[in-house]
Amino acid sequence: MIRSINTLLVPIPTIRAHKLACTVMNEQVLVLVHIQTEDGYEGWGEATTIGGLSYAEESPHSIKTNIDTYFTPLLMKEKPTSTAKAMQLLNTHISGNRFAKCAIETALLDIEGKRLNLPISELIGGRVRDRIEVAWTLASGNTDTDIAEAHQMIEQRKHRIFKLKIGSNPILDDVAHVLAIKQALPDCRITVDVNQAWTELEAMKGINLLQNGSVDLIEQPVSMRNKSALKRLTEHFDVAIMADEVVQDPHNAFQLAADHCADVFAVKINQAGGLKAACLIGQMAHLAGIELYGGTMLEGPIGTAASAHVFSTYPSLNFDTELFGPLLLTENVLVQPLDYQNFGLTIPTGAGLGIEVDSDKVYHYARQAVPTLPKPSNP
Ligand code: MUC
Ligand code: MG
Repeated sequence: MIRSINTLLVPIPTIRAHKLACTVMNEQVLVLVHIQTEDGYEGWGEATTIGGLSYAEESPHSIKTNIDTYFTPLLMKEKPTSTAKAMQLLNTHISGNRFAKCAIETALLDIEGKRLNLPISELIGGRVRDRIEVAWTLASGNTDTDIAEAHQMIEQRKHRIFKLKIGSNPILDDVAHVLAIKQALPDCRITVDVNQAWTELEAMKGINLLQNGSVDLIEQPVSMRNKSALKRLTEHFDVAIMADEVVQDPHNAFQLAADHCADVFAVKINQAGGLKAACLIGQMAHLAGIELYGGTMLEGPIGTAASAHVFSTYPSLNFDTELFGPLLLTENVLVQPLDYQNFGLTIPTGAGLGIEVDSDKVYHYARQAVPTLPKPSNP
């Protein structure tokens, strides 16, 4: 039985400015959920988003308010006896709020895994891989800085797939930036993320130039509202087109898959509304012949570990992942950091998430940000 649910906002500076079409990030506000049970278990989940309200329609503060005001009283009153029943309850009484639902489900699965002594991957279908390759996003805003950063990543054997954030400059400037990087790194997979910034006409022009320059993957070039444009671009170009922001809950992913609106789905556990929902999206995409890519909302290590458990179960993961969120942060909130080596991340094998959260550190940072935060009864 759940004894307490604490939602913590934990702001952490990034290692450098991270420039997207919709915002420039200098810090990431981790949204962490800490659940404790009557019989002494604890679980952690994460509902982090990007750039306040600039990326998605839920902000760190709205997520915390909604969990504290609606999710917690409902769960404390109804006392669901399993993760599945808790999620059924939340999905029946609370519409939307997919990020918050994901964090609650993650924390409950963390507890369930600890209780059963099984990693989450084994509770949600079973892992078929123990490590995943991890791309890095070059987003300093400067071509030479990005090239130097990429060389450093390759030398350190951290990353050899690079994603470039474009869409905030004139198309020809963005294309010149991407092609300069592709030429400097001819052996690396180079992908671009437009974060919805182009019209369909701009996308026709931009993608044509990028395809001619041997760019490997184009992510969410047009608005998530314009699914038919995404489908037309997918049909028109040979280069793979990936859906990201538009891939939301399983219902909407089903329609996108049935209509084959993209060649690849970027799946994000928060956007999906939880780990099991993200597994379902992966299975549907696979059945529909759509390739899979493990996406991130630039979460810290809790959401990243949860995502890694999900992606470990995918039947295929041909476009790999971008689970680099913790590496963009100046602080680690785990006792032992996640294991990034040889261009990839090893999926934790311990019970639940398989990680140990440094709760003193997390509560300390959260208190600095929100001084009135109540103390947990037994962290
Ligand atoms: C996005 O749109 O994919 C993922 C990596 C990154 O740099 O930004 C995020 C969001
Ligand atoms: Mg994206």
